[in-house]
Amino acid sequence: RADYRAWFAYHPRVDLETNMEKAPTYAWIASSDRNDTVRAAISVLAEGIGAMFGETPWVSALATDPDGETGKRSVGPNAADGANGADSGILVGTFAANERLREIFGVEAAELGREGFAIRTKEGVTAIGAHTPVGALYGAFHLLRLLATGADPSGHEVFERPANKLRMINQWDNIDGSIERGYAGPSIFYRDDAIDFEPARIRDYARLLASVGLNAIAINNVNVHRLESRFVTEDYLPRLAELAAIFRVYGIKLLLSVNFAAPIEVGGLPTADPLDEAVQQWWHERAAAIYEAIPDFCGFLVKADSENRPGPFTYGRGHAEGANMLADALGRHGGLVVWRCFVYNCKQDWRDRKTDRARAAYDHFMPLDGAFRDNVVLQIKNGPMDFQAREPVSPLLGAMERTNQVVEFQITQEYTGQQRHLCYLVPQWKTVLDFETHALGGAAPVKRIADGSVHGRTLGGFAAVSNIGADPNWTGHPLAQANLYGYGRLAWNPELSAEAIAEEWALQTFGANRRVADAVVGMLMESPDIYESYTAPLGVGWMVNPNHHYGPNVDGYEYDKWGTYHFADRDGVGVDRTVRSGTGYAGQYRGSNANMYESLADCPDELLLFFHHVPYGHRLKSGRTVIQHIYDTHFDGAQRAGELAQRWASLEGLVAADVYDEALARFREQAEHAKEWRDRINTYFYRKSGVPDEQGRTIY
Ligand code: BDP
Repeated sequence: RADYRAWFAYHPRVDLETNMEKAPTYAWIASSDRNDTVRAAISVLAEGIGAMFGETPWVSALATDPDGETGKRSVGPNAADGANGADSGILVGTFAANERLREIFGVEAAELGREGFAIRTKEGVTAIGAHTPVGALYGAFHLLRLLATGADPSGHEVFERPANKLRMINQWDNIDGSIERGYAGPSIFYRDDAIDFEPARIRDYARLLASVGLNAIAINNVNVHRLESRFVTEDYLPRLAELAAIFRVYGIKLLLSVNFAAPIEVGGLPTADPLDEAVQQWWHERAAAIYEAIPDFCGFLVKADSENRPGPFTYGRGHAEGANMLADALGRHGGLVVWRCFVYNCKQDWRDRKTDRARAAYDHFMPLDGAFRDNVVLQIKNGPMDFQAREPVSPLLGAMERTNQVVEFQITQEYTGQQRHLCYLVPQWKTVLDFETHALGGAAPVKRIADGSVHGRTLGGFAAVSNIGADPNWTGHPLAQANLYGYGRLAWNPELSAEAIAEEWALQTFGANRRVADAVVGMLMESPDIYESYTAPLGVGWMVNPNHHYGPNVDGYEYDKWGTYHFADRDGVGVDRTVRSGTGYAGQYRGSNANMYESLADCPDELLLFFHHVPYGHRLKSGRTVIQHIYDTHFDGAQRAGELAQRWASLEGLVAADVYDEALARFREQAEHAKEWRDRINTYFYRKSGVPDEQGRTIY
């Protein structure tokens, strides 16, 4: 299937006949490195170039043969001025192993850091140089990306290094083979209560992740139950080590989600108190065993004291004590603790209007600033609630000055259409990353908080919940692949625009047909606004069915303990989160952000109901009343959802038939489902408010 290959589709270059000589620009690939990662770089280059240019480059034996002669000669340069002198080719690898790469890049190489790379065309050689094998691999993928998006093959000059140190993906996969919030089939890692995988599939996933620069993977669900709690034992470590070995080739390190109560549940101790010596000792032993099996193990991911998961609170201890205890166990091996800030009271009472789930992360963690070990990094969800289509940016991001932090996104579309609706999430993530936090009073957008530069932290980055499963096309909706691709690209370089990423993805996936690329980019770029238009209005969120979270249910969570309310009544709607009269959440922001959200006049329309409870007749900045805005956007959103299906249908014959059919079926479902959303939301607000639609459209 075409879509299994995802963005490695490698269509023949359309300019081949017109612009290029018969002699291929890339006749050979060579390297003096002999390691699996550089070998992987060579093999992706050979495959991609072969497919795009119609002729597979000759690969030097030294580069492929693990037992080949050691370092006597540098094959690339010799090839270039030796037997293959007439042809040009690619020299790829590390500076340490390839003298010619050192000559080509000279002192400029110093700037590249551990994972960066440079590409330069010189005297017929396309040189891809890096300090590490994985840097060379990233360079190889980058060259392929350039070629697949139409770059001139005859000359390259690129210097790249990742903005973020940690570029993580979180699998929410369970050992029974299910995936929490997975919408693309069962797990590729587990089946029937066992670690069970096809190495080739894992390798292909690793390739996808590495091709966009991701470098760490938490391999099991953050909700760690039963058998998964035992992953830290010898029962499971050998299999996990096999997984780690596959990912290692692609520069990706393994993390495990751990159960804070494992000392009790697995170790048979009477307590999991982080200050108890036997507990500490138990984790030290587990860490030693893990590093024995997986020497480059990245660390633990921990969800503690949240949504009924165990944590230090049981013992009267705090998050810092819990995280530091694990950090001490891992630290001597160079490991990290990634501690999640998604912590709130899920047993709230809607009658108590003072509690506010949105406040929770900040209230819990802000007082702990500076209390965490250097090898602890806090993982903070992008918004204060839970991955809604529209939320403000978490006020915790940037607030802590002496604590490592990563921003957490959700690629899997739990609240954004579950990969049955099209919702390109990169624009949302860009909004978050560009948000000015006013930390330290200066220019401090979230992207500079995450990369650590604002507060001078060396550890930081991105995490995101994966959207893949065992479906042949990885993501269910074929176009949902763009979200995985886009996440990785942003983690590498948050300056890329959502549109540029969409275009890169479309050209690589569907080939250089401008008509297809333009149509797909247009659909992707409009999709988040379309989705938002027919779902919960003006930032209020949560009007979904409880538990599975698909489809409209306006009061589904309204009287629920999880703290997710809209407070609609006959007079108005929205959550008063002001300091003046509400929950005080707006006061968690810094400087002008706090004033902006506090003020009814200044609060941006799209977040109005997140911060304020207003009458239905309240006028938005757009000039429309809130109630008319709800009606208009829902009619409009449902209509545009219907048009998506038609726009896709216009590409029939231009994209692979199976991909076309798969996506069309989903666009049709989205169109129908958007009408259901429209009708439920509009009817609800019409009945609550009694205000008719100005345009007299039918509301049931
Ligand atoms: C919510 C999901 C839930 C996760 C939780 C989390 O509904 O399944 O366990 O987030 O992030 O979005 O821990």
